[in-house]
Amino acid sequence: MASDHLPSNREIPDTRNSMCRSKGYKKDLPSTSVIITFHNEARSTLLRTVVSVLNRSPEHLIKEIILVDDFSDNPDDGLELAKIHKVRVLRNDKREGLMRSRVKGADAAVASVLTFLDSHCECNEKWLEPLLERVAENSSRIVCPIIDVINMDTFQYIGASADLRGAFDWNLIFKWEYIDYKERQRREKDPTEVILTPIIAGGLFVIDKPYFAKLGKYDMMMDIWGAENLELSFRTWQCGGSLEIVPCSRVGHVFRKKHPYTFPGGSGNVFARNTRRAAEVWLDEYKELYYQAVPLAKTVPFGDISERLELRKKLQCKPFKWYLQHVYPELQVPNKIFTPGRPTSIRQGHMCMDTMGNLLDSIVAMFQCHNNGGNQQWTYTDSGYIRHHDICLEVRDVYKGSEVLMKICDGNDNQKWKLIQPGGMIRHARYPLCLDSRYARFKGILAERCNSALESQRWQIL
Ligand code: UD2
Ligand code: MN
Repeated sequence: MASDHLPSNREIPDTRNSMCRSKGYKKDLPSTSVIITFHNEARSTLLRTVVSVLNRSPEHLIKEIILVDDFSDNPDDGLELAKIHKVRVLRNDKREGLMRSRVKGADAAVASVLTFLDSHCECNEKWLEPLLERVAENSSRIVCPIIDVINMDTFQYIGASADLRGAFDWNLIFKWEYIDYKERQRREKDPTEVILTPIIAGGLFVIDKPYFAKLGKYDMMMDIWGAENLELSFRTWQCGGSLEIVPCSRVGHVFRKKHPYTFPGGSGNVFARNTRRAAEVWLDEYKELYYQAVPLAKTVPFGDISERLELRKKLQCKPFKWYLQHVYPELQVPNKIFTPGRPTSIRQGHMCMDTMGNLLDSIVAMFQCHNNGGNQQWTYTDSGYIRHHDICLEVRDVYKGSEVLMKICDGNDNQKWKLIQPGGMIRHARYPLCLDSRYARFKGILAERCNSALESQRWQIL
């Protein structure tokens, strides 16, 4: 309603830093195809997106605007707009989601540079030139504007901070993050300088069309919404490209609190599936950190990823470890503890080491093996931790006794164990103490003086 009451060509504040206003851009920039996919977008908002592109871009730089109607309930939404000069409308005959819809638009595009926008944007003064210039200079750059905020209740246009970049935690959910002090200082000297970003928000960016194709477009088995930005970001960095935010380009976007459309399959499932596809292809052993942060994701099937793995091989992309070291060293990685290892049970015959549903700071005991993982699932990691989710077995106070407790994995040496073969003794890395089930019924599993003659110290990790 707020949008319907505003003209499609309304004035908005020029939110750029004043130094951007005096900046000139190259004369011979390439023209671009603007691609906007939409599903049940409000008509006035979609129209304002299109009008702002046409009104705030130099005529010769807009080759066309391709609207991909992702099977909206009313086909007229798109058809009405097709009457506008330069606008083409493609309609899906079933709901495809934004990834396949964008690829459809990209494949149909005639310009050599692609510009993606969401269907509820407003392009600001000279938004396009600085983006095109960066890509014309170097085709392996994916460049984004600063995304200003269009208030979802009032449609007021509000300038966003220029000190933000894209980021994420191990839950792999996109977030904004302030750039650090050093970077802020650099940008104070020249506020028109670009900001490299580990990940892009996903909706608004310019990319060279042949480069988009070479890089593998999008994962066509991702559905509806979510995680395609993560996947494109990892892929770009790991395969030799770069992602940047160009502060002299500003485009407004309506950030919404919830999806204003249906989500066939359920939003949680679809998002987890897409995210798993990104993690399984690009994260290497670090995907375990995602599963530790979002254990439920493991239960969501993610389909066949062989084509994407092949793409990664063909492009000779770098490992995720490289990305963490060079692109996003600020992301905390508890890597000492989380080196891989296969989830197993730790057993003696038909009895298994079991958390008994106890949590932090408790003992572990023995219970009849049920072979269902759960409380009996342990990972003996390559670096010697015995881990259950983010809990590690730790020896407490070796001088007083030999209690073994479940503690948060923090990499301290009391959490390290060595497997001694043959015999199957699990010896502490520093003390001559071995895991022993002798008193498990009363005191839990203890760390006792190692003695290979004791059955209670012989373990199988299976
Ligand atoms: C952000 C991105 C969005 C996308 C998403 C992750 C910005 C500003 N927005 O969420 O572009 O990268 O993260 O997936 O960076 N749409 C379809 N078919 C569908 C669902 C959506 O065409 O089945 C369209 C929708 O109409 C919109 C665009 O895709 O134009 C993005 O969807 P959104 O606006 O709901 O995503 P947003 O902004 O919350
Ligand atoms: Mn959006």
